[in-house]
Amino acid sequence: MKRIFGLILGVAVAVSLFAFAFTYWQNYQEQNLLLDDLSRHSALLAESFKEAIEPNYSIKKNPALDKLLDKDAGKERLTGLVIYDVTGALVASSSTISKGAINFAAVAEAAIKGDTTVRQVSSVDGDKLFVLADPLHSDGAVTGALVVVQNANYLDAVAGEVWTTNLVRLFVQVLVFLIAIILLLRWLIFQPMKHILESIRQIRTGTISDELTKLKVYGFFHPIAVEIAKMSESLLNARQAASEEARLRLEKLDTPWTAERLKEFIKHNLKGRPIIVVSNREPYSHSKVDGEITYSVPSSGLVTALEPIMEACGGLWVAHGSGDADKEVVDSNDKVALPPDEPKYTLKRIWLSEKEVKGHYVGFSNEALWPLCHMVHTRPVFRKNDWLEYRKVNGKFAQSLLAEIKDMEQPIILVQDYHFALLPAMIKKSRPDAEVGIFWHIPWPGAEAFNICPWRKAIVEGMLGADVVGFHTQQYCNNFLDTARKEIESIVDIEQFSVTHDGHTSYIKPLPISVALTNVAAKKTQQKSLVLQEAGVKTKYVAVGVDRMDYTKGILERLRGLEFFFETHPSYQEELTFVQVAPLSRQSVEKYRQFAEEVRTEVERINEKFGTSAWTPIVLIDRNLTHEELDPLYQVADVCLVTPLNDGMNLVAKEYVAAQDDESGVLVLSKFTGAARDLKDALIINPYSAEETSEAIYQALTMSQLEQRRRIKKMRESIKNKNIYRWAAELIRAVANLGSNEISL
Ligand code: GDG
Repeated sequence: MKRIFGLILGVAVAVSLFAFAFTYWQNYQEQNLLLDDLSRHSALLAESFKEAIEPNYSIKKNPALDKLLDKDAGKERLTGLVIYDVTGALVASSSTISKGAINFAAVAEAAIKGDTTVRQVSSVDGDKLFVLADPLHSDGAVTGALVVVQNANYLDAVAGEVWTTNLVRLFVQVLVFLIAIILLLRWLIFQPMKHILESIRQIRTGTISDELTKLKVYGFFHPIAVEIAKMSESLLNARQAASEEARLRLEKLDTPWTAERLKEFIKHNLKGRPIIVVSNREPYSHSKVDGEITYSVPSSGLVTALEPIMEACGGLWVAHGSGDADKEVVDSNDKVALPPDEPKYTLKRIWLSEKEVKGHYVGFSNEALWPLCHMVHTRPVFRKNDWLEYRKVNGKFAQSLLAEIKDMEQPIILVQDYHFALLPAMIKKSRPDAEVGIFWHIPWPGAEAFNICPWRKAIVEGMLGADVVGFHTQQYCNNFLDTARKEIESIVDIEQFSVTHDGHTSYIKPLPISVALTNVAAKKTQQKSLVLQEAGVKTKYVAVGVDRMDYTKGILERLRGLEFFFETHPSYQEELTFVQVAPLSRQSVEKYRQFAEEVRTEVERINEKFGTSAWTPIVLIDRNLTHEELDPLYQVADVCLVTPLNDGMNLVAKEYVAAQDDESGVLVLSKFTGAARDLKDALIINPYSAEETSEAIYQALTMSQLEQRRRIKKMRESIKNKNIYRWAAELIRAVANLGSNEISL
């Protein structure tokens, strides 16, 4: 664009320069013509006066001569006449020429001396004068000179007029030229280009309309437009075929779920009813780096799971706007279209004050509920103020959500996680027609353990506002049912797995979450990890761990398992590197800061104990990696260690398996994860036992390729069948209470 404007400006400057030169030349010509004219007229005047003077007057002072010179003076342009004698002395002059101003002696002398007519343009008292001196004769001898003085001011006026006319014309011409160029560019280039780009974008994103196949672009873009129209038509056909196939698959139980199938499922079953997801963590957060706004995807299992669903189905996602540049990219309703490069759904950001974040997120969510539900020997801290903020923030989200669904009929609201236990009841109270589900991404402890929470009753009641309460495993469902039975007045139906409280029934469902592996091979093996190259890892074997830096993930226990492994299997020293990716998480919580420090110290200690100049046994990466960096790392890793002390599901385990499209690699998995129920072909261990961890590492490194393939294949099959799209379909089907005659799973 800049270049185009530069070009237009250049052309305008060149046209102006040319017009200036032309005007100068035109003016020069015009002035010469006018001067010639003036000169001729002066010569005629001089001639007629000479005819009267020469035969009748001698050139000396004589009042009659003065009178004669006054005859035509002051008429038209004639300022006056002056007569000098042969010595150059003034003899007579018109009264229109003031005596003081008479200074034409030099011109007169030149005419007398040369016996010829002399012309001159001079300035007197700010007036431009044309002066013509003609010699006077008597008997063939020069007797003096007659000077004719004409006013030549009009020459300047004419010149000014020429410049003004030409400059105005130039300005109008340049303006017309610029407007014409801009309009031409707009009509011939920008608009067709914009149209073509929009078409290509729509073709790419699948939001193409039939109209587009009749792409109306003429001119020199026409051939391109024709090709794009053809391409879009065949893509449209291909999409329709895929969509039809997906629709047919809805009825088959044994074919895997895809984004396309989920879309069809929603289209056929919900018939335009809106889906709204609510979570604390936002899927993209915007921040400023060196003055530029950038975005990142937070390391969060919830985001990993829900993003592909929102991408497939569109809809609204409501979350806390926590990035430092989040406010700069939202519209007046605090909304932003996502993903940033290819928008498919809308995120509404809710702003929370520091006090609210401290009480709701840091305090009650992460210092009370998180340890309470995980039971990994970190004591929950229950503060009354945190609880009050937690309730307030749930209320704030409820208000915003109710405003959003004001004009929606029977919206489906999918509340996510332990940050919003009170939200389902708050929504249902105002909008009983809304169908609400809450999915609890973390474990639910036994009723005895939950009993220590001072606000347990309010939490359970809040959750039971939902029509469906989902957990990853049957065990967590059982625990929740026990808790409900114990804590509140309710009717528990073990057969239906439901709780009826206050006249409302909630169904408690095990819905194990997963990743997006479909039956199509996910991606080509990349066999190269830049992360490993950057870290200088050169050993024969690589083991990897990927976790948020969280004390529930068993990172310290894993490190002790590795230490024990290097001690008991010294032949693997300098042969195996363990890469722990642990992006810092929840650093506003004291326990998490302490934990990160402990992990760093432990890594240093073990590296000092075994490391050599050529080998660092453990590489700790505590920055947030992108999935483009993570995937190759998963692919090249011979072993993946997933050893949480307790984990609702754990998606890293499933991501590792999904990434092994060459069907090699071994997963070591803690038995205290939800994933251990789905991935039975992993090497299942008790993470608290360094011996078991060490033994599993050894078993993994010595496992035959055949055995690795057998296990990975079975686990990939399980993920393929129960992928994230199926999870979403099951959750939506349960929440929307779809009848059996509807197209279902
Ligand atoms: C909760 C429950 C449940 C990790 N490092 C980076 C990164 N990650 C991604 C992983 C994975 C996700 O974060 C972590 O998911 P997990 O499931 O392992 O754990 P939580 O965050 O604790 O999730 C858990 C989950 O919710 C879903 O219900 O499974 O039990 O605790 O996807 O790949 N992502 C990026 N950079 C990293 O450095 N971008």
